[in-house]
Order: sequence, then structure tokens, then C-alpha cells
Amino acid sequence: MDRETRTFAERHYRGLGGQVPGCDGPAPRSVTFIQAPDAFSYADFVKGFLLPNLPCVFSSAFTEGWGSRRRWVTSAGKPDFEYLLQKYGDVVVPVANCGVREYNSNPKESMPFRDYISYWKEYIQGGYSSPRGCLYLKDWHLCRDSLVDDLEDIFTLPVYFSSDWLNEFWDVLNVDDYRFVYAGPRGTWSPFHADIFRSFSWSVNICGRKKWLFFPPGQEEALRDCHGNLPYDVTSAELLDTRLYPRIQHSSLPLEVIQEAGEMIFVPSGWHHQVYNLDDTISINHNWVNGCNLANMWHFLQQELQAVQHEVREWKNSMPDWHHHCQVIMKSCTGINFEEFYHFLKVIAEKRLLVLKQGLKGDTGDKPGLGLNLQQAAFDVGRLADVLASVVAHIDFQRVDTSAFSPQPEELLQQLEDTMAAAEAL
Ligand SMILES: O=C(O)CCC(=O)C(=O)O
Ligand SMILES: [Fe+2]
Repeated sequence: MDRETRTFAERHYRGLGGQVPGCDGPAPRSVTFIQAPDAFSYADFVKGFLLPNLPCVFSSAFTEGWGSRRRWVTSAGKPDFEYLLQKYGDVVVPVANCGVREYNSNPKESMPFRDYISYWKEYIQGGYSSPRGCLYLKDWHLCRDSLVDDLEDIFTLPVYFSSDWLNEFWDVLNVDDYRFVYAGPRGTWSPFHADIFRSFSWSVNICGRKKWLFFPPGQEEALRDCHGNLPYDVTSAELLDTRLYPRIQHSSLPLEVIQEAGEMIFVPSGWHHQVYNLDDTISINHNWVNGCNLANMWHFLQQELQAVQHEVREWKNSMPDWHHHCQVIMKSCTGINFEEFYHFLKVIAEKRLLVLKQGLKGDTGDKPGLGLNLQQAAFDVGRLADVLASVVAHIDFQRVDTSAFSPQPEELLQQLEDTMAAAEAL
């Protein structure tokens, strides 16, 4: 990030005055297509898409050099089953059944990758049908679980998506990540959803094509049924039933995007979407959070806690540890609670404070060892301070036992604010 972009971005958040970044109104009619890598900078992405929270598609030129595009794909543009088998045959992968609905997703099972490939071949031979149903390999943590040693050759993280705190945090803990491979025959699809923690995602078709249906944040409200639930399939004829979907007349049409082989799509924060594989498709998808959607994540976590509290409200007066139990339930339903969110902020903040401390001593310039430039670190500290101030002021965070936290949340907030003031000069 350069100084000018940092100033632009800081002004953007000051202008929002504490409102959660979104994108008001119905979906745009079309998506912006970015043709040439040379003519599109990180600053262009921040100003044009990340801050306004708008989707875009990058041409296949952006992923031209990726090893996966060379090795995982035949000259006819199909998945190279033999290569993939030889490389990953023994790896156990998660597989969803697209034909079976369980609440608003599909049941998953695990199987060796070689069994999935056998299924896929049979499915093609059967004219894209199988008695086993329509199986979709989803959320395969290839980087985390891989037995292979050439990971860096599969893809190169595009600079636009390099400020990725979720994966930075999990890499420090060394237990998980949000880097996935999806693979499935034509006809596999992902039901209607918004991404985990209201993260951004990016997705590249290594081969094949996808159709995306997008609804900007807030537009999904008109799609709720009479019980307040979101649809599983936004294309279902059920949605025409106004007794079942009383607000459907207020809904707007989705933004439809066709993503071709090699192209990369940016999915903004809180945009609901439904996705279809139009051909036999393999994609690499990452979820990511950074200073630009941290407030969206925090807003989402507050809503999740509220939903838990509502669900178990009848025990509030009879259960001595009710607030603590709500946090425990939240952790198991959402994957994170307020304590862990603080830990996440702390890990990300401490690295930036260190970079800025060095920078403020006069040691300016990029810090290759920490992989962060000073302007980016200064911007990040501002966003962290804003969100942490809201966390510290939250009544339910004040109920969390923070006695063993180091540093104490107020202390970390003070450090962030002091550093932010000092970093004005940078
Ligand atoms: O490709 C898919 O099936 C779903 C991808 C998705 O939902 C995402 O990248 O956010
Ligand atoms: Fe998604």
C-alpha cells in the first residue's frame, strides 16, 4: 500500500462514521472485468473494489503462470485425472452430496481422492448421472493437508489478496487455514450462502467454468421465508409463493456472472451467492479478512451472539453461567467467540505494532522479513483500533473473563491508538 492509498482508505472509513461497510441498493447490472495485469495496481483494487465492497472478475492473464493451470489440466482443458491421481490419490478429501439437502447445506463424507476420481469418471461415462447422486469435492484444505512438497508451484497469491489476516492468524497457530480446492463435474453447485465470518473470498477456475448469482448485502432480506429463513436455492419455484415468501416482491434480480477458465473472481464481504459448475471444474478459493472487512466480521459476530442469546433466553434467569454458556455455544456454532476474536485481533495487531515500532525508529522501507510495508501496517493499526474500541465497549465482552489475557484489551487498545497517532507522520 502506498501513502496516497492509505490516506484515501482512512478518509473512506472516517466518512462511514462507524457504519459497517457494505454496498447499498440492488445489484449492479454487470460486473467489472479487469483485462490487463500491467494496467491494474493494488491501489486500483483497493479504491475500485475492496473499499466499495464490489465484485470484479480478473482475466485469465492474471493466473497465466500458475503450475496448477499447466499440470492439473489436459490440453483439451479438462481435469487431468491421471496426473491428479498420481499426485493426490491417497489424500482423504471432503465430498458433499449436492442432491441431498440438510437444512441449508449438503451432507458431507470423507473419501480418498482416488475414489472421488473413480466416481467422477463413472459420472461422465453415465452421461453426467450416477446412482450415487451428484457428488462435489468441497473445502479441501490442500495446503494444510497436502503430502506434496511443491505447494508454492500450484498458485501464486495475487497481490490484491495479500492482506489476509485469517490465514496469517491460522498460520501462526499452525492448525488450520481457509485455503480450499473445489472440484466437481458439470452440474455440481453450492447452495445460497454468504461466506464464513462475512469474509471476502477469491476464486480461480483452474479448469472449467462457473455461474455465480450474487445479491449485495441486505438484498437477501427480501428472500427470507415466513419463518425468517433464507432459501437453500434462490432459483426454486417455491420462491414465487408469496404466502411462503411474503417479501419476495421486494427482492431484486441477482447479478449473474459467468467465470471462464483461468479467470479469478473477487467476492465482496456479506454478498450472498449461489454457484454452479457449468463444466467439469476445479477451482482454488480462499476466504480472507483484513482491515477493510474487519468491522463486518465484528458486526456478524455480535449478530451471532444475539441469535444464541435469543435461542437460550428461557434459561437466562435460572442458569448462573448463562453468559459464559452463550459464548461456549457461539464457539461451537460459529467457530469463534468473543475471546477468540480478541486473540485474533491481538496476533494481527502485535505484528503490525512491531513493524511500525521499527519504522518509527527511522528504519523505513519494506520489511521483507515480516512481509508488510509500513503504510499497510499503519492502515491496519487504524482499523484494528476502531474495531477493538467497539469490542472493549461491548457489554458481552466485558462479561468475558479477561484476567489471563496478555496484554489486557484496554492496554492493547492504548498501544494501537498511540502508535496510530505516531504513524500520522509516516
Ligand atoms: O465454487 C463454489 O461452488 C462455491 C464457491 C464459493 O462459495 C466461494 O468461493 O465463496
Ligand atoms: Fe462462498
